Amino acid sequence: MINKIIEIINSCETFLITAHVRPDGDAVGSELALYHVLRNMGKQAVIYNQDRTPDVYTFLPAANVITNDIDSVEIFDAAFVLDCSDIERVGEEAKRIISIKKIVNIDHHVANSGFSEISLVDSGASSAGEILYKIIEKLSVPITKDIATNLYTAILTDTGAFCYSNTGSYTFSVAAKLVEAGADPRWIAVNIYEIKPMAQIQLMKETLKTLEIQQDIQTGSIYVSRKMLKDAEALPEHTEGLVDMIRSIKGIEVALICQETSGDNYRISLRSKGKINVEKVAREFGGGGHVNAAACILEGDIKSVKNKLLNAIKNSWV
Ligand SMILES: [Mn+2]
Repeated sequence: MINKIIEIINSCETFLITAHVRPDGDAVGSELALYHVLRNMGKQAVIYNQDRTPDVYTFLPAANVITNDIDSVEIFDAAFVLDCSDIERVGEEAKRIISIKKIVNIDHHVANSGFSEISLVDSGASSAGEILYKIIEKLSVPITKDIATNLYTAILTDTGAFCYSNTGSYTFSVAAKLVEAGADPRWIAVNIYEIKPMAQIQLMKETLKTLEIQQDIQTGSIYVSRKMLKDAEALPEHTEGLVDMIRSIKGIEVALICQETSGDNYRISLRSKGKINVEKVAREFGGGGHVNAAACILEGDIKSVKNKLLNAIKNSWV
């Protein structure tokens, strides 16, 4: 399949690059790395995401080229859909994007739907960026500092800074090659982990007050309302990392955050230390992700939403 994808890269001229809604470091880093590769090969490329790039990733080389609108999809010879288990994950433009002649899917989610014939899916890979590296190293273009910085960021963020169980020796070998190619681990880490706006810390203070621990199922949960976001002058993206903090508590196996989005809608992020498969829990509610990190959307008042989740987690223990 790698050869088929390389043939598409070599033979096509105009590319659409896209990834999932609420883009994360893997989505943005992989998109930008591929963008630099294609441009360095003299090709045309457009990166489209439904949602804006979180501020934390705007330091990435060429992050400013990412657009949140597409006019016509007819101009594209091929589309790369990155870090998506299903075409619907790209958002409202899914129908138009899927009409592009050649669709290449590069992904590492457990429950990939196989929506594209041309796909490189490896649920054992740390990140879409790690899979993309395998393709890029076979192309006849050098891995520049800009490409390396973007791919390193994709891998760093999706492995929780090389802490998650998706981190293997291959992940480190790719990271090492990216550092050799110019990625600066300290500079990238500072840009990602050490530039939190004060609003994010304010929000953390408020949400930690909502922490509840269910000892019997070793689960910790927190809740973020729209009012909390507003009062802290924080953005929805500033809840990033909160759920990981809850997972880090001694004796906690599962962490969840319920984030109010609109009306009675909650976006749920789930984390596990490894004993519970939270991907299965999320899938029960129409979501998905990875064994130790998953997400879903639930409707209802906060009490019933939490109860449904805690019940599902309880059932996963037996
Ligand atoms: Mn990913």
